[in-house]
Amino acid sequence: MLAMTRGFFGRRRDQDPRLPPGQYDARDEWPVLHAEATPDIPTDRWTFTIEGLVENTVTWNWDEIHALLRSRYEGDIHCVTTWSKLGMTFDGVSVDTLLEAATPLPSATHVMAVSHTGYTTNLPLDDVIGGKAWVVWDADGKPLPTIHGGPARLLVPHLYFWKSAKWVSGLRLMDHDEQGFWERNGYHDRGDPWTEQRYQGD
Ligand SMILES: Nc1nc2c(c(=O)[nH]1)N[C@H]1C(S)=C(S)[C@@H](COP(=O)(O)O)O[C@H]1N2
Ligand SMILES: [Mo]
Repeated sequence: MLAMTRGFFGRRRDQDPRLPPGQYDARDEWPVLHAEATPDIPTDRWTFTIEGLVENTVTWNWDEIHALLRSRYEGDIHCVTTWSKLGMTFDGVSVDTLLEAATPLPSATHVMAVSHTGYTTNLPLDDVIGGKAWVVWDADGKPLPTIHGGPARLLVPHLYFWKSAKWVSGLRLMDHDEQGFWERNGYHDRGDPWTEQRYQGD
């Protein structure tokens, strides 16, 4: 029993430091998780809109968003159901670039990310600015598969993956926090994997 206990703690100490507490490395597997039916959104009907507390409401179509400055995320993603994937590459555009065009009003403190399917998830504005959030359309060098949110999804990799809305259609800037789909169903309002903000009250 003592030997087993040592072994257990030994493994925990040797765990990859990129893995937040309570997470395991899914390696070659990329689980698929979503609440709604998988939509089929052709790129010629895809749009992304920033609205709410902004100086200008701005909508980009597929060609227009591809004409913006490209930005890449190379790193890890963490799902609240305890899998993480290490060393992924996503290509798209930084949310900073999009917000620059819309210009948030000083009163904006939070955003609601919205999907073409109606899925929503809330985030503090601070969590989507400063190079921490993207709208991405390529994963590991290939077009983002439809089941993973293609043609494009939000990517907020420093928070649990439910904040990364698949089939994203836009961001609505707000002067208060408001719960999205999973947050109303018990998930945490912020979702920091390093402090295990999994559920309301964590
Ligand atoms: N539109 C939409 N986006 C969503 C979800 C969803 O139900 N609908 N689920 C979230 C959750 S809980 C997770 S873990 C990730 C899963 O992304 P993946 O299927 O690409 O692994 O998508 C997030 N984005
Ligand atoms: Mo999730």
